[in-house]
Order: sequence, then structure tokens, then C-alpha cells
Amino acid sequence: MLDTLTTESRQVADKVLAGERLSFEDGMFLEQSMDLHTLGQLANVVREQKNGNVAYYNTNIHLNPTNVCVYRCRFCAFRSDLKDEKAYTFDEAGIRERVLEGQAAGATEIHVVGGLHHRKKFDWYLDVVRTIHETCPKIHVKAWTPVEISWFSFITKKPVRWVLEQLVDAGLGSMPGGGAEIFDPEVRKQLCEHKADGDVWFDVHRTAHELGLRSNATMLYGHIEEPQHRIDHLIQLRDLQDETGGFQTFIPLAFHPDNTELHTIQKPDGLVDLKTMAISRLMLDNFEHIKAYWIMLGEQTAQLALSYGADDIDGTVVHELIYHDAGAETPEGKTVEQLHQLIHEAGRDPVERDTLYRRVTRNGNEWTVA
Ligand code: V47
Ligand code: SF4
Repeated sequence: MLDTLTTESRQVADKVLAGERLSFEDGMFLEQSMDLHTLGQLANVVREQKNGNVAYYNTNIHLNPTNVCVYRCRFCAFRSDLKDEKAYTFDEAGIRERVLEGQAAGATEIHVVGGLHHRKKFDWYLDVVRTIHETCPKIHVKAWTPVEISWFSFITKKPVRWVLEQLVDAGLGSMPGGGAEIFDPEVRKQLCEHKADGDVWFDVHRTAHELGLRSNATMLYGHIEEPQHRIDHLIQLRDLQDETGGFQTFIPLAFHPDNTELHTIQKPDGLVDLKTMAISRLMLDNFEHIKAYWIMLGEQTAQLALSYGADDIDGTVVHELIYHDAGAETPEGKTVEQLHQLIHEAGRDPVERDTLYRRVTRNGNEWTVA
């Protein structure tokens, strides 16, 4: 495979094949000079070394408890003002209903993120977690990003560690990867000026990892950022992973422009998606998993991504709002059979995992973990 490569490409490829860490300069070379085919082949070697032919998925359900948000991120089509017609907030009965729907479908996980409601106190967010956990203790609660956690710390005037401890007591199992966007301060200022910055994002994950929680990481690409911002973002994630080992999976998130302030920007195409996936796999040598979130990529690109570094396609999802408000044309959810078909068609072996990547054994909607 390396016979026809340029000398520079070959040098970087040799590093990957020898299991050596790639530098910032190598990352920029991948971004600017390596062809997509070679990138994909190299990422696939690493993907198969780490995860063989397996493609993971999970049976999950989403809950966005409110879309009312004090922030106005320019890339967000989901948020709403308090008095907007589309503003909504779940009550306890609605949350219970969503959990029971998940339980009836055999969900192992509930994924919870939302807006920062102007009028809700920390107890309301705590009760979201508690209500879910009490309704179905078996379902893993993956909830709130550092944006929310640092907001809770701000409104309670308590340290992040205290906030996380309260949430764990209420039933929090892990944290999703959102809110990372792009860490570069200048880009972040233009995208989401007032919300938690990169340092806060890392501090919250570091504290969560110290408390024994696992979490995910993301990167929002395809808007106003440049290649150097993406490589810097990945290296910062790799550095924290070296320190704590608490990240489970990385999810590159393609910007969806519809109904956002940045609607004149063209959505990244499939080639950019595959390139970003492959570069993520190559730079994040200490992450076990890279996720191709099928809702966001579309089914066909997600299938291809399973040979461009990704080993996970996320789950059944059921109620997705963030990407559908921003123009996603994928269905809002899929059955396990549909996920199996998608993975089989891509030539991989589907394996159901729980949030912590333990294998799930299932008999209909009854399940256990290995
Ligand atoms: O933080 C918001 C992004 C994130 C848009 O951890 C947008 O398993 C593109 O983090 N276009 C939330 N992206 C979603 C998220 C996630 C998704 C799936 C799995 C996991 C996981 C985490 O979505 C936000 C923001 O970065 N986002 N609006 C948009 N218009
Ligand atoms: Fe609010 Fe999150 Fe949307 Fe930003 S991305 S406006 S924090 S809901």
C-alpha cells in the first residue's frame, strides 16, 4: 500500500504503522497533503488493531429536557427563548414516560442534554437525573456536558466537584461528549462567546474522571474553523486522556447549518466527514473508540466511516432534536435490526455494547452485560 506514496506521506505512514505518536506537524500534513485514500487505509489499520472487525452500537433513547437556553451559540438551531412558540420543558410525568418508553424498548442508556433554562434551579436538573434513575435504575444515565455542569456550579456557587457528586448520588452514570465545539479561544469567541471555555471543559472532565466517571469527547467541524484548530483540539484531548484515561469515545460532529445564524455556510460533504474521521483516529492514539454518529453523518457515510477509523455508530436514539432542528434528513431513530443491517452491509460484525462498552446479551427487551 505504501509503494506509491510520496516521501513525506511515507514518513507519516511509517510512524502510524510503527505505532508512533503523531505530532502537530504530522497532523497538519494529514490535513493538507495526504490523499483521502491513504488516510482511510492508515486509519483502518489502527481501527482494526484496536477493535478488529467489530462495529459497536447501543440500544439507547434521547431526552432533551428543555430547549430553553440562556446562551445563543451561533451554530445551534435547537435552543429557544423562554417565550418562543417552540419553547418546551419536560415535567416529571413526561420524563417518566420517556424512560418507560426506553425501558419497554430494552434501552440500556438514556442520553440527556438540553438548554440552560433561565428559571430552573440546580434541583430541577438534579431531579431530572433522579427521576430517570428511580423510574428505571437499570438504565444508565449519560447526562449533561461541562457547559451544563459549569452552569450548575455558577448558579449554586458550589465547586464543580460538589455538583458532580450530587449528580452521581442522584444516579448519574457518565457524561456525553458535547459542548467541546472547537477549543481555540478566537474561534470559540465567534461561535459561542459566553459559554464555558476550553479550560472549563477540560477541568470538568478531569474532575469527573477523578471521581471515577467515564465520559466522551466531541469536536464540531465544518464551520469557521481552520485545519490547525482541529489538530490543536485533538491534541488537547489526547493530552487529557494521557493524564486520566477517562475518555471512552471520540465523536467528530459535522456542522449542520439549517436554521442557525451560520446558515450561509455549506454543510461539510461526505469526503470532509471521512477525512475528519480518519484524522481523528490517527491523532487520538489513546482513545479506544471513534464514533460515526449515524444520525449526523447519514447512513451511507456512517457505513463508509466504519472503514475510515470508526468502530461505533451510536445507537437506536429514537427521539433526536439537535440535528433535526438543524436540517438533518436521517430518521430520528432506528431499530436494532436496521442497525445490524447497516453494519453488515458495511462488512463489519455488529456488537451491542452498553455505555461502558461491555457486551450486551439480549433476549428481546431483556438484557444483561458480560
Ligand atoms: O454540544 C449543536 C453539537 C452537540 C449543532 O457523547 C451541533 O455519545 C452540528 O455531543 N450542527 C450535542 N452539531 C451532541 C453530542 C453527542 C451526540 C451524540 C453522542 C454523544 C455522546 C454526544 O451537538 C453540541 C454541539 O457541539 N451541535 N448544534 C449543529 N447545528
Ligand atoms: Fe444552548 Fe447548547 Fe444550543 Fe449553545 S448549543 S445555545 S448551550 S442549547
